[in-house]
Amino acid sequence: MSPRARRLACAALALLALVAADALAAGALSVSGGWGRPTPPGVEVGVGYLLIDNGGAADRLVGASSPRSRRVEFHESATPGGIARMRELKDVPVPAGGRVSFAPGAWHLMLVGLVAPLLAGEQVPVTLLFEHAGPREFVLGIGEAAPAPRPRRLVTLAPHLTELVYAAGAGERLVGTLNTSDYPADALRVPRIGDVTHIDAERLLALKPDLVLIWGDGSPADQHALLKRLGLPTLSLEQHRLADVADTLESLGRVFGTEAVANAAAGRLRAELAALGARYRHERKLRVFYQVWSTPLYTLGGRHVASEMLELCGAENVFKDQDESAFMVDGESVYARDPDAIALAGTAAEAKEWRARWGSQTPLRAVAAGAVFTLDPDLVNRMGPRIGAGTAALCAEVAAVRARLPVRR
Ligand SMILES: [Cu+2]
Repeated sequence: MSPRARRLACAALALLALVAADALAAGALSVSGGWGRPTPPGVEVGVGYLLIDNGGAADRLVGASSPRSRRVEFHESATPGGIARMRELKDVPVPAGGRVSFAPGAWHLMLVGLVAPLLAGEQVPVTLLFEHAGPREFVLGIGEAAPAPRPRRLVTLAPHLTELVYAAGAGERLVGTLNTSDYPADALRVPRIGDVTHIDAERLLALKPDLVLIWGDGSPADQHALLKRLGLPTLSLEQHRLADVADTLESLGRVFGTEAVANAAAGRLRAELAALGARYRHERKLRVFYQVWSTPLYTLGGRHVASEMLELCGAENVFKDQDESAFMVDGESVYARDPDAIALAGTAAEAKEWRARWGSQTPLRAVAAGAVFTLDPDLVNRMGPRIGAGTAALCAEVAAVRARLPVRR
């Protein structure tokens, strides 16, 4: 290796090491719960409180700054002999695996030389400098009291809830989930506590969750009962219409304090769905049989979100007049309703079997015309952030059938 090549290789390695160290530190140390009281006009100092959670090695807080004041100091309050005093600290140790709390009556940040008074409702940016972890930015929410603590150890009891937590910007707080949580890829590394039929209560408790997310009308009753018995803080979520998914993302953002990420994800989903609606609104309506199981034959009714998705694609569920959400039908009634197309919402293996079954019978018009298509059940059945992609896939299949189908008389 030439000296020049060696120097380059060294530089590249050093850079990689830096990037790796930074990524590790970012996961290990977090600042949350920043707040401070409003200041009266003319007062030149303000106070800030916060929490530092250090999941990594011992560190030290060595500096702080804010665009709102000339400087930011670390202070300690004490009341020797009943007289309140404060003294400045040069730095603050942050022990390994520990929490450092800046709170009224104890440590606090002192914003010295305020540029302008701190007003209720404001978000004041502050940067903390750690000896090892480097700079961390956060905000002080100005108000009369500390904000409610954000949940930091989450457990989800359904795969779509896992997807929602990631999309809302709190995926790194997941400490447990079910075996079926397989998206996004990071979710595969989250510890498992069981499946839909059995949850390991011991393991769930050992994870010390401060919030368990359960599927209101989808999780089995015994899971609801288990959470109640264990006394764990629970958030029950239900989504029935497409619009509910984006709304849920936004409310999760408020719960987690990750509004920026969650609101952006909600906005993307709404735009995705609105674009599909606009594109297919004036297309020729196709009548679709939406199959979710074969033996017995199962479909979905007018109140199920699948009917709304079909509607958005310029199609119509042939069983939309049925009130039940999911129900069994006999083959005869499918023949009687004579759909233009059949949508199979099943895995590749399931769909292959379902197709074969239709193929072995007196052909339906849709089957004879080859208007049978498969939908990825993870995209169309989960009321999560990928429901937009699922609806887009459904619309594309419907459009392909429409393009080939002769106009009916
Ligand atoms: Cu002070």
